[in-house]
Amino acid sequence: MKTMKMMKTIPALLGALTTLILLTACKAPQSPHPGRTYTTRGQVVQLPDPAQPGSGLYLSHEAIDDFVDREGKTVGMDPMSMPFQVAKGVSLAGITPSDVVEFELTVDWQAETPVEITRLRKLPPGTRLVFRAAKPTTTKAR
Ligand SMILES: [Cu+2]
Repeated sequence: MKTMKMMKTIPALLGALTTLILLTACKAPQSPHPGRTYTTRGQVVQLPDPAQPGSGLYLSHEAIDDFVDREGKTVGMDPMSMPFQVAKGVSLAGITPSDVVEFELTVDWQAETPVEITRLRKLPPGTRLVFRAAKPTTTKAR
C-alpha cells in the first residue's frame, strides 16, 4: 500500500519540477536588457502622416555595422528605406523630405516600441551619404 502511494506522488512531483524548470527557463531571457543606441545618417523620404498614427518617419538610411538583433547577435543592418517610430520629445520641426539627417536609434527588444529614433538633427545641405553594405563588426562564432 505504501508503494502505491509513492507511485502516485512521483508524477505529481515530476509535474511540479517541470513547471519550475519551465518558469526558470522563461525568466532567463528577461535578464537586464538595456537598450542599445546607434548613430547613423539618412535622407528623409517621407514625414509621418498625422492622419495615420504610427506611420513613422521614412528614412533612407546608411548601414549600421554594429546592429544587434533580437537574439543578441551582431548582424548589422544594410542601407534601406524604412519607417522609424520617433520618440516623444524628438522634434521634426523644420525637417522636410530630401533633408539629410543624423539620428540616434535606440533599440530595446523588450520595449513596447523596440526601435525608435531618440535624437535627430539636420545635416548641412549637400552632405553626401554612403550606401554601402553593412560590415557586422563583431562576428561571434555561435
Ligand atoms: Cu533599416
